Amino acid sequence: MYEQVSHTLLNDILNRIKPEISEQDLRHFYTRLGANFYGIHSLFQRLYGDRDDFADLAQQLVETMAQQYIKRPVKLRQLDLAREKDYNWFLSQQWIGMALYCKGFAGTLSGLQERLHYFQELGINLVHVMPVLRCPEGSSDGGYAVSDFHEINPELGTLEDVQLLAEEMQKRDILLVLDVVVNHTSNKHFWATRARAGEKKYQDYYYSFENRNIPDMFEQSMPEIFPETAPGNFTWDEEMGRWVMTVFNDFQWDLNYSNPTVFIEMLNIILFWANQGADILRLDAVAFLWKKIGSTCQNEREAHLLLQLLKDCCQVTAPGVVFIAEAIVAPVEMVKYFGEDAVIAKECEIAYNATFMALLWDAVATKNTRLLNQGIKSLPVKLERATWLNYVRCHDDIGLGFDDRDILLCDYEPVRHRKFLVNYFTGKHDGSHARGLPFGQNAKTGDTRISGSLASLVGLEYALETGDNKAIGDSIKLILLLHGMILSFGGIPLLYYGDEIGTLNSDTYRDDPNKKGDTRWVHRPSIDWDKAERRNMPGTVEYEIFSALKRMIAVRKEIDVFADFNNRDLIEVENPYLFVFGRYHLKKPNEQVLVVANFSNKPQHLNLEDLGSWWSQYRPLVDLYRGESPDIFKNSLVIPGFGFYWLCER
Ligand code: OTU
Repeated sequence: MYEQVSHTLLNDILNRIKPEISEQDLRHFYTRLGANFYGIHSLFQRLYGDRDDFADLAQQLVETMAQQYIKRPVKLRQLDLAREKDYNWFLSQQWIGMALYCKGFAGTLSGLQERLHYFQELGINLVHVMPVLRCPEGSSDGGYAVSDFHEINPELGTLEDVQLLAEEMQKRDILLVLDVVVNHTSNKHFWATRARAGEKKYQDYYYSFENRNIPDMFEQSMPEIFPETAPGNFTWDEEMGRWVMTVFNDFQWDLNYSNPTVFIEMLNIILFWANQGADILRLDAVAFLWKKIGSTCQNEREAHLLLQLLKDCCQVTAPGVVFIAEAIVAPVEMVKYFGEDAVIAKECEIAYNATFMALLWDAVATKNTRLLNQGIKSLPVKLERATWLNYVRCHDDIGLGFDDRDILLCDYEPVRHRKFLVNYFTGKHDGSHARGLPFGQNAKTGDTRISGSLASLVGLEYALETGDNKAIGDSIKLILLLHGMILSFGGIPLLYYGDEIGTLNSDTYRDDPNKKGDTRWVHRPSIDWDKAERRNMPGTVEYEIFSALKRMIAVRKEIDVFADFNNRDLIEVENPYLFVFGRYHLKKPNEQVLVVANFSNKPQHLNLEDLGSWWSQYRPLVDLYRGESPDIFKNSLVIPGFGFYWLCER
């Protein structure tokens, strides 16, 4: 868009630009800058326009983008051009992800590089390596408390190891996902150290206060994220003699984005990591970026403007890189992180589908699909060219963040229903064999979340202990059913490391004083590679899960309609144990796949009439995953207990 005010500013900036920038051939950079500058200017103006130094700040912003463009390796610039052409590249059904801790998966970064064949064996071609940056010894929230945004944790390796890993992954067509922890730094970051030493410049990078007046006002409306280990949202820093805002742990200091210097610093860091070869950047805790007294300090309008600005700037320097929004918030809030508009107010291309994850767990506990169907019916339609990250488990807890209205529509009482779910997954409910642990219990609000590995939550730990073969079989079926859902729903499926071989809870974190208060460590395993070898031995649990997932992944990659173009219809059927949806092709009406899942442990019937136009009596159905026709009895499709189908007409 051509608009005079922003164009004049752009001309001024380009006239004043440093010679080391103006001497370079930056053709593509300038084309993109011109295209995005109207947006960049208006967002930057809305956020920081009332400052006297606005023009200088705008100059710095553009120079930051230009300098990182100059540093962008030629290979990555070529990739940018290729992805500009193939702009829907990230919507393809070809991508299958896995998230892991480098240490727990492979010890070190070079160890991880040696294990790349494992991903290829399973069919994984997108790997999220959780934070590998320098962090405090002792408590570091699994790396989410960063002490240096440019240096690698020496336990894991060096920056060169990351570059080598990225190169090797690129050769093998595996995408690299890295985190940028944008909301906070560790209290050992040099910005924090300088703030503590009394430097006003760095104190302004954070939110700090000399007394409790303002903190107390904030506390009136701010919830607590880690109520057990880090109650309250402020921490007294003895050395600085001030209260610091620490929404997460007391060693994680929240960054102050009302300071434009913080924005430019963090943009610079994002572009730095784009230049190290990350294909996708996961922006941690984005809902929290803007703090306002009287609000929950989550999902604020300005948090969205910041993300739009980050996106517009990143598109100029590194347009091949896409963002994942990690915003574990209410369903209506979640979709807003894609942006308001697919072109002029874009935010993150990918977002965690925490709603679908929690709803799947509801179906596991209730063994019916009432809330799952209701929740998906209410899930707002997302923007074009935006896609979900669909997952069953991740390194965090399971929050029961459903919409209360949906719970009520299913004739459950919200407080009681959530209590039932917590009791179910912690094994307190009669007949439950789940082995989860409570996380984030909040005495004031009654809220509780759940920790535990997938296998332990679906009863595999119990089943193996008791040697109950039927129960072992059921747990495996549930693991496969849940993966069958994230692989077909629409979006990028993200597996969690260890789940592909049925890894159980691990208690060793209790011996570590820095971890024992945080039950999430129960499901952050160190992979036992000897045990993982059993994936090649038929008859073992590891084999049953691994080989089935491998097949499912291979089949998914062949099904075009599984690419995500908002091409899914939820199909409401009478049977309350079934979850049924159809995936269709926007241009080829004959290409469609019907997904039918049974969350009860007993066989269920699906009346074919319920399927309407999704079924025609003249063409037999075949299950693409098994390559067989499903059983039909008296005009009903029969689905075995915990079974699922990916059906197409043959
Ligand atoms: C994220 O988590 C990370 O995934 C966690 O591992 C970190 O502890 C946390 O940020 C702090 O860096 O911010 O938007 O229920 O879901 O803490 C959601 C807790 C987050 C997590 C929440 C989450």
